[in-house]
Amino acid sequence: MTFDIDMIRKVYERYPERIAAARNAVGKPLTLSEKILYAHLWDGAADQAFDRGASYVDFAPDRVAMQDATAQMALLQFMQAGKSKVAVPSTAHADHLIQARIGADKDLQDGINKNNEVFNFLSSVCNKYGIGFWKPGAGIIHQVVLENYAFPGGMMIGTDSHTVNAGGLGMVAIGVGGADAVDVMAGMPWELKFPKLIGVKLTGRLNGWTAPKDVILKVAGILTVKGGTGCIVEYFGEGAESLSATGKGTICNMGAEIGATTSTFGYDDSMRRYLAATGRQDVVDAADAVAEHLTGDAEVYANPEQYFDQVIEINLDELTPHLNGPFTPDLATPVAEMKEKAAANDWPTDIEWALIGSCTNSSYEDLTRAASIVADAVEKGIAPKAILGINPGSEQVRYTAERDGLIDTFNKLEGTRIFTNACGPCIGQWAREGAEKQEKNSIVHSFNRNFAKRADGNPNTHAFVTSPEMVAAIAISGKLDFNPVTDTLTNANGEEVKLAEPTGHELPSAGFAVEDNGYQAPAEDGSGVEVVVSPDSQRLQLLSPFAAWDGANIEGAKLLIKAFGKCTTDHISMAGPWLRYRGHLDNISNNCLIGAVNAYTQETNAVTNQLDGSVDEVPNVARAYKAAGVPSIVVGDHNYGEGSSREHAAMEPRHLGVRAVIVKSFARIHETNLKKQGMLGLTFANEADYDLIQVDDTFNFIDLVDFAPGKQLTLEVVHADGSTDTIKLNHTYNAQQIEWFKAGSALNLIKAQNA
Ligand code: MIC
Ligand code: SF4
Repeated sequence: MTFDIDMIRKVYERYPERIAAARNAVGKPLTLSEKILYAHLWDGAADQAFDRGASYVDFAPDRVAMQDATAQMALLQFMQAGKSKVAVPSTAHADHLIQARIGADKDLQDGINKNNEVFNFLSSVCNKYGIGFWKPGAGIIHQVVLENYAFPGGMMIGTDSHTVNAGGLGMVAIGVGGADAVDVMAGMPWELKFPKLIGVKLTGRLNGWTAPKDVILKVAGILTVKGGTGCIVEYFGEGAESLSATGKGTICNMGAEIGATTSTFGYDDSMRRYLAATGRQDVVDAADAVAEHLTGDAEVYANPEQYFDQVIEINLDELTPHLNGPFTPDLATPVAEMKEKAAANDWPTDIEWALIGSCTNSSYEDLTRAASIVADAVEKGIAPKAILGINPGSEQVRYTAERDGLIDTFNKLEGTRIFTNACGPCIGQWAREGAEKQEKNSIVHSFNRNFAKRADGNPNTHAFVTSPEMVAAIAISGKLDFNPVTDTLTNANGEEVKLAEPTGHELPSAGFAVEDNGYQAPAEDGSGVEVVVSPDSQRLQLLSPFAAWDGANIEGAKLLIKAFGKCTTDHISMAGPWLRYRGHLDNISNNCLIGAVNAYTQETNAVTNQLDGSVDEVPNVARAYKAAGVPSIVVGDHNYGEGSSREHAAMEPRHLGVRAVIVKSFARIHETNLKKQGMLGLTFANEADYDLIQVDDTFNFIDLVDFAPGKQLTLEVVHADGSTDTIKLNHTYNAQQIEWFKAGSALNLIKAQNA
């Protein structure tokens, strides 16, 4: 039976009334995104229309998902909230902490041995507070959520930016920081600025080598890494309906890479098929009863320009395979143009590793399409030039793939490695041999992110994102610029052969199967369960509350770092080896901003300590300021905090005494995370003021005492020669968020309310 089917039925029961109210309030035909948002208002049926991109609105999400690397901090915070059980169905998934090295069985056991303390902690907290726990090896959070929990028209939040994957089943699923998850698990409203809407009309049908991944690679090229900020992307049209549900999931998943709040698709037959195949005919039956409300209105899709803030049209008949990268997921290159572009940019074209997996592309369909390429190469006697590594998305996918002979097919290709059902190389959990030599090289993968150092820690690895079928073709050819449509390969008999176009199965013809899916249900009554955190632990640390604001202007602040260019959450709080400290705030703070580029020297992890003029690592300088009682600030460029939902990127600077982060613009989740942790997240009213900031400046907030919604703040910048500049800073804090700042953090407020 479907998990939480009663909750799902209740959501659908209230749909007709909520949609009627929304129609009344908005006064025109509705997009799917609006329907889902208005059906999930905290205050019940809508009595007013909200301003897209402006109104802050309280929502009541149906469920919460967390993964091991963020759940630790989320649950450490939840433990402080004073509740005995979570208020909405919630799950935690052990997927980020397992390293890919030799192969699934050995790696999983090593992962469990190394992370035992954390897994035990998560398992016992989940047991205590009524949270479902998916054990190590069960699969990647978003694949498991799609297979078990996502439902059309539902709303969920998750402590991972790729929570948006559930849009493949027609949800509004949004990535958040742990503190947001705590709100919802504690039974409080969840606040979001009402998003703007981007409509993407898909016409035609995918064919040949083109895959769902190419839709989002193309969209990323058009919108860039910040083009989706503050927006929901809604896909529609005959092309949308022709895609499988997991293919839709791929597209929604990578919507995180354009900064979109989420992406979604209307309820259709592909979703019915997927729900039925994953044992959820009951959801289909319930959804069918309100099917008209689970997609956008016909008028909207007929005249999208009138209803969306921006409309993009893509003809799938004409779309061709793409490779995006290196170092940023929006640098889109059609495969056919890669020869020229790689040569012009001096990108290495020899490929040693090609990886399939991640929450983006690890479905059964993905594996069948990649396997068809591998089978064809084996049959034609072509030996692979690179190693193919595969992380299946879930135990259910892996088990079914094994039963159906797909794993055997992959293993026929020399050197292929099947890794654990986990994130693995996608999050730097990859013991790649030789990476420490930092040689310039290229890899291709079917993941979503390709920021510097992300997969193997080597800053000189050029990672390119592409579809699983292209990854397989490139593994076989060993060339980044291989175009399977036009290029031939030499087989063992010296013949020139071409790879056949990929073929696959949307769903397993014999149905999905699994022996042990890795799920652990929580105790009915968890009050007796004890959660133990050893005070000597290097991995876990109970949290102590951040100090409340003292009511005075922040004065005499020093610059910790002025970050230059791209500064993602990977730059602010690196993953890979640091994932081990995700439950220990003080230890993980030693990675604070170590990847950010110092604007004055172009170096990383070397900044000047203004107290003694020495140059030291960023965390050390921050700790020195903190010890001396000197507040500090961080300055950054555009889209600061792009990428992950990890709130460590906000909590670490907070813990180290940084009071304000002042940038040209923020990525949504990171901005909220800063607010939740009681920090000042501000933007330059005049972008050019970024250039005014000198390394040895001192900063005084003039009017923080009058901090109010919609009112600029004033910063006095005192230069070393005594001259000053007074600049204006914008902010998006509403009254409630200002209270978080005053209380020291949002959690401090919840605690006070529950006391
Ligand atoms: C990622 O893909 O960067 C992660 C790891 O899944 C993160 C969450 C994290 O930092 O733990 C994300 O995308 O939110
Ligand atoms: Fe895991 Fe990678 Fe997906 Fe993040 S993007 S959840 S690290 S597989």
